[in-house]
Amino acid sequence: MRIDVLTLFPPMLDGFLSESMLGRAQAAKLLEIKVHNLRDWTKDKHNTTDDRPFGGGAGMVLKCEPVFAAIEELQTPGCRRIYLTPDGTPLSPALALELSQQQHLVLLSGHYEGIDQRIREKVIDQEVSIGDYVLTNGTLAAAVLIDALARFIPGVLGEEKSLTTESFTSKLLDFPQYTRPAVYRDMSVPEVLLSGNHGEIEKWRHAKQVEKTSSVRPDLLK
Ligand code: 6GU
Repeated sequence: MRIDVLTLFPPMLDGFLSESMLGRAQAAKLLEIKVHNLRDWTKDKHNTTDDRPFGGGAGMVLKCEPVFAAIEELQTPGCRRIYLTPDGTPLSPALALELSQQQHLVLLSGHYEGIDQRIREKVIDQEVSIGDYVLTNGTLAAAVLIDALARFIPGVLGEEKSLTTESFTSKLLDFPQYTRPAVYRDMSVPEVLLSGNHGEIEKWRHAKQVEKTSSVRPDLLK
């Protein structure tokens, strides 16, 4: 899978993409991610990427010219061109899974105030939001989207099994985990986990999942 990210702030992604699971996934050629500076597609001497909105109002609007030029250069037949914006479709596990099965994504990171509507209509296939809050720009949102979908690419997570038993794929939040020592500062690990009785452990874990979900996310139980 290949992902091209278009942003005004490439350094925001550098450390993020080279660390941990995503760094390893790229080293293992499971995933190829290229980050591009939108400014590289400007033609004027001030490298202008935005301008004042027609009709007035506060803030600046991302211009058509550099975005059309960038996307037309990066796109491939059948690729999915996604604009990250708070007014897009909410990111869900189902959407992350679907996007993980694409060959090629082009991600356009949003701008503070907005982008020219003609970009959305002509060179964007899908608009995605990562939640009901507003970020100063879409670059972090692009990072979140990449991380969420990378987990679904076979081989990216160490153990395939961890995918299916984790939060949200099962619609239940996770059970509590413990590791050694069995007693730390007078706090003991629940007895059942030390019992070696796998049936009882499964039952306990499921009960804890239901308990946690009903207290934190009752909406998931409906
Ligand atoms: Cl995709 N972009 C921005 N700027 N803010 C957001 C978002 C995206 N998703 C939630 N908030």
